[in-house]
Amino acid sequence: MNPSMPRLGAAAVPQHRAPGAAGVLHLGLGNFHRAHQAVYTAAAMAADGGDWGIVGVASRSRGVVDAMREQDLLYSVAEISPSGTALTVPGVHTDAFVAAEQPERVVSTIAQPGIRVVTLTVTENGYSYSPATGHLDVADPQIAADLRGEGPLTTIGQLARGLQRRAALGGEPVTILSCDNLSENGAHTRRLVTEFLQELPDRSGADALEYLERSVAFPSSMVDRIVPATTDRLRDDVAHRLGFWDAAPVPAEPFTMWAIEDRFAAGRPAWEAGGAIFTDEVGRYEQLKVRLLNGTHSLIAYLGALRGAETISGAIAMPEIERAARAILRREYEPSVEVPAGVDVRDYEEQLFGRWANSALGHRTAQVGTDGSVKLRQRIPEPATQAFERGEQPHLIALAVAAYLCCVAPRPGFDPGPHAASMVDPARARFAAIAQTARDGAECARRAIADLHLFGLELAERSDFIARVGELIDTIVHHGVSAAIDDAVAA
Ligand code: CS2
Repeated sequence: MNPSMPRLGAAAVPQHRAPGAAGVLHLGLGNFHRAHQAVYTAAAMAADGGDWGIVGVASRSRGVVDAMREQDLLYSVAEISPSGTALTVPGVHTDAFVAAEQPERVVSTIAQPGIRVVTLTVTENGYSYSPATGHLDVADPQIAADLRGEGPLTTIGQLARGLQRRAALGGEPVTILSCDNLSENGAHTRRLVTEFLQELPDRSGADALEYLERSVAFPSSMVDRIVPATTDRLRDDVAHRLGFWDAAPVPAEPFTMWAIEDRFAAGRPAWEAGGAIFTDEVGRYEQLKVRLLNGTHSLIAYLGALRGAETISGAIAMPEIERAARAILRREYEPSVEVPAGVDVRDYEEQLFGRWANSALGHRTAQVGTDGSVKLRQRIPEPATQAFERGEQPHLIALAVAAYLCCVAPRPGFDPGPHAASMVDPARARFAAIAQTARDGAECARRAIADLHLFGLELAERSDFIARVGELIDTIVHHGVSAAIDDAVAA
């Protein structure tokens, strides 16, 4: 806190109008939500009014919740481009709390009839499903606890328990809207919630299952905006521009996109006022974004971290990394997607390079590289399988996997550097054992992909792909990242 400054709050924003009553419950009160759905909701309410205030729920951490509560639930969004920074204060939240501290309150809020939409940004890691099968991971101790009636602490448990309560209290219709980078995120969420309810003992989920069938919609959506973590430097910069101290500002790039399937059970905010696209082609938008943007992002992050780049812009400025990014896009990602009507894929790609090069944003390779074991599941197996079907080996996808394993499961004696070391990954503990005992890259790749089923069952059986990943690991370890890029691009 900068003591010489007054704190951001309603009095600091004279044009601020308090949001109407809450109509949305949001799970995952992180930076992405605050710079994405919240901004669209502010535009919707400015254009169309409506009781669409948002109750924001953070899963575990208090930081953002405490800061927002001390600031009349306000915070600023700093739109950062090389040509300058623009600040806005969306001001759409009506409350904020921490789910781990008040799990019962999550359930009772989902059950309130005034809540008509539940939105989710809980990351790929927040859906408690087995990467190998795609089904609910009933072996996960947290899911098991939620099934026993504790918590609920998992997102799927919270949704299922909330819908069960809602069904019992009158069964008003509601929409659950996933905003995470998962393919067919609506159907995926629906399946996991259904499986949770089916697992409940003595058919106690039966009424909720019937209600879900009748009155709950799970549209899919594709979200896009690069939103890095907040830094002290950003807080100082925002304070300087705003004249008030904001403990929780959000940095974001100027670009933003939201494509949504228009299937809502009980109305929705007029998000189109903020530029949201309502379309039947969400699946195509999702594939385009999750593969071309996110898949290439992972490649850039892992190669960049190994080359010592702290940021994505620093990484993509290295000519060999740009070459690898262009090659994976053209040869392996582009052929795997069906492009939505009206989108020019080459323009889309050029725009991506401009976004990644935004050096003012400071988006860290360690942030994009975090949680690879769950994120890559969305970005790797499908396009790789499609390449095999065309009779091709996806060398650049293999390079992304090799670079990933070098970052988070480094072979003894190989130092991946500080950016790789700070990547957090739920599979790190399992990888550590592999990295310590595997004889070479081939064994490391085989044990991660075939034994751990890192990318599902299909890739686990592709011994030619696994061998290629192993070769590229050895090339990175013995000859360096640039040699591995040359090898993969030339192949
Ligand atoms: C990134 C995404 O961290 C990551 O894995 O690829 O967070 C990316 O910045 C967003 O999906 C952009 O919309």
